[in-house]
Parts: sequence; C-alpha cells; structure tokens
Amino acid sequence: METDTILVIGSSGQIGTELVAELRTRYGRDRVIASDIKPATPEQLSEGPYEVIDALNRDQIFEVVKKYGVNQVYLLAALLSATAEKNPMFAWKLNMESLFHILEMAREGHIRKIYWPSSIAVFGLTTPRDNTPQFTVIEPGTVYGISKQAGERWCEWYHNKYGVDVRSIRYPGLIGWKSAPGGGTTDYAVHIYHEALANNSYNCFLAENTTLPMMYMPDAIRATIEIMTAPAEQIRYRGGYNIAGMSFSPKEIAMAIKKHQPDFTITYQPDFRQAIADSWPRSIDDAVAREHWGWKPQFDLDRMTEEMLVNLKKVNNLV
Ligand code: AKB
Repeated sequence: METDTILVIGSSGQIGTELVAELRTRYGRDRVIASDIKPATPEQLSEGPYEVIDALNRDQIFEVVKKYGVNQVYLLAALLSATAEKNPMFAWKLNMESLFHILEMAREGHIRKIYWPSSIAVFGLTTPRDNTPQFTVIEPGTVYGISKQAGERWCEWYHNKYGVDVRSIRYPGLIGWKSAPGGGTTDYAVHIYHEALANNSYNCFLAENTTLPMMYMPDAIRATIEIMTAPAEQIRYRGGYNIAGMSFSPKEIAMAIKKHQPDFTITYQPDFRQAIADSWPRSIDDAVAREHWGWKPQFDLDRMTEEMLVNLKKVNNLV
C-alpha cells in the first residue's frame, strides 16, 4: 500500500492548526508537512516538518510536493467572508488560483487526493434558510461565497473529466479554543468566549437573533478526516457536502455562557457583517453526508460551551 504523505497549505489558520495536530497523531509527525505563507514559530518547528508556501506560487508548492513525496493535499489557504468583501479581487485570485494549482497537479498525476473546504457561504438570499438542503438554489451574495460556489463546480468538473479524487465539505461557522479565527462572519462565536473570561461582557457585531449554523472544532476536524478516509465510492458528490452541528444566535450563546457566568452581559452593535449573516442559512440539512459517508455530529451548544470555558481558562492560567 502506498504510504500517505500529506501537505497542509494554510496550516497556521484556525482549521489548519488543529487539523495538522490531529493528522500527525494518525499518520505520524513526519508524514504531515505543515505550510503557510508565514514563517514557522519555534513551537511549530519543534512539532514537525514546516515549509513556507505562498498558495499562489505553483512552483513553491510543487517543490515541496516533490521534496517530501506528497500524495495528499489539504488546501486551506483562503480569504474568508468578511475580509474578502474588503479585498474582492485578491480574494478571488487567492481562493481560485490556489485551487487550480492543486487540481492541475492532481490531473498531471503528482498527487492523488485533495481536500478543499467549501462553506455555507455558497448559499444566498434566494436559498431556503431553514434546514437548507444539499441540492437547492445557490446564488451567493459575497465574494467568498462566489469563490466557494465556483470552486465546488471546478472540483466536480475535474473529478468528472479527469477522475481527480477531490473531496469537500461546506463548513458552518467553526468554534475552537486552540486557534483563533480570522476574517469570518461567524468569528464572534469564538471571540465571545475569550471576552466572557477576560471581561465578563461582549459587544457583538451581529444582532441578537441572528441564527447561524455552527460547529465545534473537534466535530469539524473529525468530519474532515472522515470524508478524506472514506472509500472513494462513498463520495458520490464531489462539490461540497452540507454538514450540520448546531445552530444558535448571539443571544442563545450568551445564555449558554450565563449558565457558567451568571453576570455575563452582551451588547449588540451590528456592522457590515450583519448583511452577510442575513444572507446565509439558519440551519443545514446534512442528510446526504450522513447517508453517503456516515457523518454524525457529537457536540451541542451546552457541551461546547462547557469545553470552551474550561479549556480557555486552563490555557490562559485562570484556574
Ligand atoms: C466565515 O464566516 O466566513 C466562515 C465560513 C462560514 O465559511 N467561518
């Protein structure tokens, strides 16, 4: 059997940080190459192989693929919804060109499996907002969403035309304590825990009843590895799979925090991210992922809140 050697591009981001650690426990430290546009920190260097890669630089990626004999790539480098609205041309370039580099390398036979994240941002104002089905109207209203929709179509095209083994998930908002989010509309659901512990209050950039699909990071990492390790015949859809974890509003997450910190207060000051959130689903129907590759979430809001607060207290020396 061919040994897997995995390259994670964009490994210092919110998902990459946790994904690299989990992949290394499964495949071994030296079988997982972390890479990001930023140079490694001393801690990252001590954890395993690390290369500086600009996801827009095909030659740089190819050199690392050859150097280590990489056969799987997880391409996580991207500009997310809020940042992309401020820098639309660069977001489109980064999100699309990096994907083409990897799809082409697979078509040419240099790598044999790709993971590329999609997002609930593929949905837009004309999509049914509750229990949004896998197959529905998809008219995204953000640059990020447009890039994810186009990327999904290209993934499917490369699979159908050239047999490229590319797999994808439409992530909801992701919440974890090990790494910081950057540039997303759902980032408030991470910031709120940090602020609850630091100041016992939070000023939210979304309105109180803005319900969005969310997921605790351990579920998201497990979903990512499960879809990548499932037998190819189970992955019958090569665009992004809907996966659901939980859905909540800022008011509801504040209530969950109040169960641990009764004096916690939240205020609301919606900004430009409100319009993005208002164009996204409130909840997701993930029946197709469940049926095809056995997806099942494990965390709800209360369990996640407890874990977030306990772990953030530990890492911030508050216990
Ligand atoms: C964002 O808010 O942009 C991301 C996403 C839902 O893909 N977290």
